[in-house]
Amino acid sequence: MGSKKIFSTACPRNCYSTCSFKVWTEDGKVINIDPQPLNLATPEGICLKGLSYVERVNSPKRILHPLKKVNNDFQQISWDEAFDTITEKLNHYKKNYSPQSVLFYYASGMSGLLNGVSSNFWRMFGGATTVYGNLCWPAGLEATRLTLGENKHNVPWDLENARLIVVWGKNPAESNIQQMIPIEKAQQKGAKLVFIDPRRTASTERADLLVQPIPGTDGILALAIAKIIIEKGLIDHDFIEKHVLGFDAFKESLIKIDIEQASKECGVSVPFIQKLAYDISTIKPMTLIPGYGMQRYTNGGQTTRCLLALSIITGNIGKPGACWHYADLQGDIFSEIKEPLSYFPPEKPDGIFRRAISTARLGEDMLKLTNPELKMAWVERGNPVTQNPDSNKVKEAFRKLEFRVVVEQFMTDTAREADIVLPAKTMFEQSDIISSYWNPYVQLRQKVIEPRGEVKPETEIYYHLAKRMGFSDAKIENNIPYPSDEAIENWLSEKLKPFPEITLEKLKQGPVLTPVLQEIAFSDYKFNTPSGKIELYSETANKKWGVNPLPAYEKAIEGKTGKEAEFPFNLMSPNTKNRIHSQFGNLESIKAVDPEPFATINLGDAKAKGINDNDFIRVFNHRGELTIKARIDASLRPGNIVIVNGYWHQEGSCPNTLSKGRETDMGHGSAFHDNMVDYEKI
Ligand SMILES: Nc1nc2c(c(=O)[nH]1)N[C@H]1C(S)=C(S)[C@@H](COP(=O)(O)OP(=O)(O)OC[C@H]3O[C@@H](n4cnc5c(=O)[nH]c(N)nc54)[C@H](O)[C@@H]3O)O[C@H]1N2
Ligand SMILES: Nc1nc2c(c(=O)[nH]1)N[C@H]1C(S)=C(S)[C@@H](COP(=O)(O)OP(=O)(O)OC[C@H]3O[C@@H](n4cnc5c(=O)[nH]c(N)nc54)[C@H](O)[C@@H]3O)O[C@H]1N2
Ligand SMILES: [Mo]
Repeated sequence: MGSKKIFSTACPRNCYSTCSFKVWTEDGKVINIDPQPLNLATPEGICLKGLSYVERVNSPKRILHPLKKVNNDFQQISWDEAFDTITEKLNHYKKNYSPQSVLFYYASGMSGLLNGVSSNFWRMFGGATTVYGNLCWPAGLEATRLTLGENKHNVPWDLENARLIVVWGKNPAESNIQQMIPIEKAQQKGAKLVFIDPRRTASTERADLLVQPIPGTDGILALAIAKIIIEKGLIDHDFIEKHVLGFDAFKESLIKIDIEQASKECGVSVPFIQKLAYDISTIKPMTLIPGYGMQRYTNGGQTTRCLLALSIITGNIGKPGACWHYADLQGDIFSEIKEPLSYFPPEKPDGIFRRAISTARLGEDMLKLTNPELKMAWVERGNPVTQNPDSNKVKEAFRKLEFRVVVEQFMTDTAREADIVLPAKTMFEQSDIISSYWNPYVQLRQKVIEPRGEVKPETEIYYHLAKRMGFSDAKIENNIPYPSDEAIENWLSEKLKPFPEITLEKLKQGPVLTPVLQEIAFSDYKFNTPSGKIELYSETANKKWGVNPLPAYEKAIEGKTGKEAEFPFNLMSPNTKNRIHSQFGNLESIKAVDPEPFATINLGDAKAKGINDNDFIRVFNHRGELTIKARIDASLRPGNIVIVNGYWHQEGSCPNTLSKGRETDMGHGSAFHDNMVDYEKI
């Protein structure tokens, strides 16, 4: 019998919760996962995905060796052969077409500071083509930054002090399960809970009120609410006077809003709009929790600013229980996301040319590139064939390349497109420091086992590649940590030096609160905007993104009332409980509870089309089609269909077959839900 060991670590998935865990190992294997109560935001309740890590890391389906494609099948090769082939290709493309003929694509598969080493390699290579923008949340981030100056919110446990909680386009019971803990505590203390979502979800089951707008129209709903609040004089005069720029102009802009018309546009009846206005202006303190769902439209940034206006005019910012709860980047002490440079086409800050294309339009932009054309792609920590919009275009673009390398744990849809697949580490196989966008901790994702098989972390892959490429030893030493545990720890310790409160030793014991923590965000009423005030009126918004400087409603381009609405049903593709995007669905422990893909359709819509529960339907638009089982739900707003994102093409039902590569109005996000389709029984 080997001896059991327990380590403290943290989940590095792109998920609000970023739970702290205790991991048990025995004989160099992960055998059990437990909660880590030291994290006040995630003291209990690890999700099924977290528990399934035991299976994930030990899975027989994992890629454990380098592979090369031969006649559409994959064969194991040695690392030597893999490095030789890749080095030869890199040199060839660099010499004949320039470094920008190589695409370096990464996404959100694994968080950690060491990810920066990958960019170091590509900089040493002489640059590359990269992507700007992000699939996830930038429209809302940018809207918040323009208005409040930065992205932060009260600590998660402060939520229990709210008397009114409005959750708008978020489904925390699935996407942030630990948030349900303070929500429940607040409810026990008498708080009212309101949800605004076209769907009835696991979260809305707990609600006192559920309002179901037409997707993409939340902006007009919020403006109608604001108009009523202002007309009734239920605003916080003192707060507005002291801290807000542009209130008069905002008030003026609402004159043209007709409540009846607004009601028709958003599909919410006038009495409900009045009820929301009454609750939002009279029950204090209010925390408004905007999710990332409703900002994934072409009007997503402006929609977010319309919602934020409600928190501002009622003075619900900077107090216990009063908060705009979008994203908290206070734990992100190492990155530039607060000033989101990475979301813009890079402007040669170091003199090395990185050409950048849009993440949202990945397929289209890859195909369009000339001078040089793309010849090769390197993909790590992402699954673009499944997760980026317009899969058919993305696939076409990858197939047009001459050579593709994908670093992956499993044979995903993207890995299948590769010429060489390199085996990727899991969270247990290399230490790294991570933060969260919801809980305010800095955490160590701790190495607890040796990598399985021949797996190498990216830092090690790049180290060896850099050697073979003939980069100088000094250059390599400055840019890539030597492949040993000790060198990695030294590298991380170096990063921690500016923060004496946090040491690697401390992080090994458990999560550490961020040293810059403001428990009640903006309680000092300092706003990092050009005027130093909350900017309801933002000239920067207008200059940078060409939008109205005031929060204003623009129709979503393809959404139900939009000008490109050629098909009758709005397809929403939100996140789901038992997957993190395209991860986890391939595990037996997940399949046991979530065995097959399905589309949710409304009962009345189904009847009109003669569709019964469990019938197969064909869902289509002019971008693509898929076949999937229908589940009928009387509570879904009519005119909508839901297919959660994350299903693999290998499963036959990836919703991005149908979505268009379109950017949001600000932040270069992806407007996934701005997506009209039709469906029929087959
Ligand atoms: N279990 C699980 N947790 C996750 C993730 C995961 O994949 N699985 N992913 C993580 C990541 S990266 C993200 S970005 C977050 C996202 O998590 P959330 O912020 O919860 O976002 P979504 O799940 O995309 O959408 C939330 C809700 O928005 C609703 N919605 C869609 N369109 C509209 C609209 O126009 N108006 C309104 N009012 N509501 C609308 C959807 O019906 C859905 O219920 O979750 C994180 N947590
Ligand atoms: N239709 C639709 N599509 C969506 C969304 C939507 O709402 N609707 N949501 C979007 C959002 S919010 C997000 S955040 C994106 C997420 O899209 P991606 O960022 O592409 O994330 P994942 O699907 O989680 O895929 C990450 C991959 O990284 C791999 N991986 C994990 N750890 C490592 C590692 O250490 N090294 C390497 N090399 N690989 C690793 C995993 O095995 C997995 O295959 O999806 C977006 N796609
Ligand atoms: Mo995301």
